[in-house]
Amino acid sequence: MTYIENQIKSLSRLYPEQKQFIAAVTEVISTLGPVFEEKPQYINNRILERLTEPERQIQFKVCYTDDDGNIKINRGYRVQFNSAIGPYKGGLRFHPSVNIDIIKFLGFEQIFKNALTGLPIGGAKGGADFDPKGKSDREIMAFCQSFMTELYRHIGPNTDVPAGDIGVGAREIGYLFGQYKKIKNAYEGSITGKDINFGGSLVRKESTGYGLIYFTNEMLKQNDSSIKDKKVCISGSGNVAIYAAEKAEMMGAKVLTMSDSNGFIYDRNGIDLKIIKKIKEVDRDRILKYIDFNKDAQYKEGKFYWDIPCDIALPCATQNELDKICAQNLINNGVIAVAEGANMPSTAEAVDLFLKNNVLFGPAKAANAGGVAVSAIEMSQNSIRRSMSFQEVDQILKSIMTNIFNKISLSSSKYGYGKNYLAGANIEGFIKVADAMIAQGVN
Ligand code: NDP
Ligand code: 2IT
Repeated sequence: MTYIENQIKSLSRLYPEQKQFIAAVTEVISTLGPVFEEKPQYINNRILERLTEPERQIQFKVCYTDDDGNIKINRGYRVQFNSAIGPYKGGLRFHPSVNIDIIKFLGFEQIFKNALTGLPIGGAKGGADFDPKGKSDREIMAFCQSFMTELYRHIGPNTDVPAGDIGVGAREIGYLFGQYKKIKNAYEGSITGKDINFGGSLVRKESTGYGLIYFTNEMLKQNDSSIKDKKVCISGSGNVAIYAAEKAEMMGAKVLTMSDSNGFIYDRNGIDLKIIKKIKEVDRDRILKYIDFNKDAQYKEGKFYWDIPCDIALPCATQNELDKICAQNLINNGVIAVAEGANMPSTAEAVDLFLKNNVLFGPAKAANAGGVAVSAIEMSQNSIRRSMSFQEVDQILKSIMTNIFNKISLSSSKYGYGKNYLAGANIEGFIKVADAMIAQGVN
């Protein structure tokens, strides 16, 4: 049995219930064979065993009272996975599906994503099995304050800097930051995604979605195409989906679909983002409402099977949303490129189908790295107490996303993977972190 197979087997024995984490590890390390052949020092230094065990894993109780006076109890998590190249960095997810398996999978992916940005940030993730849907502002505030009352002791600008993810946007970040500041009595960059009035960075809100489009366009450009005039299907209608749609439209594409966990809309004239922003960012309502504003559009209840013909598919909702049936639908309809705005939205079978059918595939850890990259730029602005302009940050974001594509494309061809950019992203991120771990000794 090879070093890689051994490691997958041993993790499956240790954590049999952590299916999503094992899937994420398998996806990364099964592409590293040629790297171990070239650099056996990674085997001698037991890098896989060390990299797949989080440096620290915290679980805590979060209690608050709802508007009817009932006491509610949730579980909070922070997994500080790897700090070889910088302080722990990664988002917080508030969603009822959150458990240690999900947080470990996201934290593990974050290590390599953060390495690909070229910025000094380690990998982490956190969150809670709390459902923000239908809660009042006061309930959200009470939950965030209770969550931070425990989390604050584990984080800080040089230790661990959380940010948003599913269910954690500007409102939640504001409440979390306010509580951190109060308890620590320190006005410091302890969390990113803050409002620009109190230490946030311009472009952070747009960065994951814009970055996804910069990456996708670069991938298309280097394959003799571009995003202009293309038909795009997007899933999700949250932070990532909205700003991916906005930049795609700015660059001349037409966005045909968006979704939420209840259903999806199809607008053959191109989705009107003013309507989406009002429904999602202002009213916090369901996407079904879109057809009240736009009678030409269609709404379909239930899962989106990616069966609307398009050139480019951008899954921007959640993990495993795009399975082999969806992938086959996209391929049958002639999709050219798929780029992941969400974290691991495509199942392993779906990725295999894309690669076998020569669909250009932009893996999450590369394609959605724009969010955390601008978070790191927010951290540096906080450190030097200076704010950069929108254009300045946007320019840096664009060049980071272009560099990421170039780096992973070089690595995939250097290690014999052709246009398998997933392999290139894994290899590129892994080598950087592994070399830093070896240089820092056994600890
Ligand atoms: P939001 O909470 O803003 O939006 C999430 C969207 O996905 C909503 O439309 C939501 O619908 C939908 N969704 C969530 N869970 C499910 C589900 N189980 N089934 C169907 N739809 C679902 O989150 P973000 O836009 O921030 O995050 C989206 C994805 O992007 C996640 O995978 C996240 O990890 C990833 N990501 C986010 C970054 C960021 O900076 N925010 C950076 C990099 C990656 P509903 O409202 O009905 O739940
Ligand atoms: O998955 C991700 O990269 C994020 N949710 C953003 C993390 C961050 O620290 O900005």
